[in-house]
Amino acid sequence: MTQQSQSSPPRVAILMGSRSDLETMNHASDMLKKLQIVHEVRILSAHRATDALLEYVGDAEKRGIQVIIAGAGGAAHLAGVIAAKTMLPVLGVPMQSKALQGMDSLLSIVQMPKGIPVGTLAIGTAGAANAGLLAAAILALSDHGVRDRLTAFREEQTKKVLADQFVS
Ligand code: RP5
Repeated sequence: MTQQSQSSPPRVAILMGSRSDLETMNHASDMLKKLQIVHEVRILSAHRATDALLEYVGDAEKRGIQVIIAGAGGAAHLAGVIAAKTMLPVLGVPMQSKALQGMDSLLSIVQMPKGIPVGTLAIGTAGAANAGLLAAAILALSDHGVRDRLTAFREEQTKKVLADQFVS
C-alpha cells in the first residue's frame, strides 16, 4: 500500500480480521508512513478466510516481509494463528470491541500459551500506533535509515511535550 519507492517490496504486513478493524489499524499504517517504511495492508480473517490467511502467511517471509502486525477483536485468534505459521515477529493489536470494550480481544491475544509468542500492544488506536513504532524499532536493528527516522520522531515528540510544560 504505502511505498517508500515504487520498486521496494513491503517489509511490514498489517493484517486484520475485518474491515471493521481498518479505522483502528490505519493508525499503524500512518505511523509506518511517517517513518517511510514500505508496508502492505490486508483484511484476512483467521476464521472466515482461513486458507487464504495461511497461504498469505506462508509466503510472507519469502516476499521480504520482516514483521507482521495483526489486529483483531473478540475471540481474537488472528495473531496467534499467524505466529504459529511463521518465524517472523508478530505484533498483536486488540480491537476495542463493543461488547467488552476490548478486554476480550486483549486477553485473547496476550494470553498465548508458552511456545508461540505474540508481542501484544495496548487496546485500540494507541496499540495500533505503537505496533507501527515497535515494528520500526525491530527494522531499525539492521537499518540505519529507519533508526535515524525513529530517533527524529522521538526527539520531535519530546520537543512537543516540553513546549507544553509551563502550564502556569
Ligand atoms: C474479528 O471479529 C475481527 O477482527 C473484528 O474485530 C471482529 C468483528 O468482526 P465484524 O463482525 O465487525 O466483521 O474477526
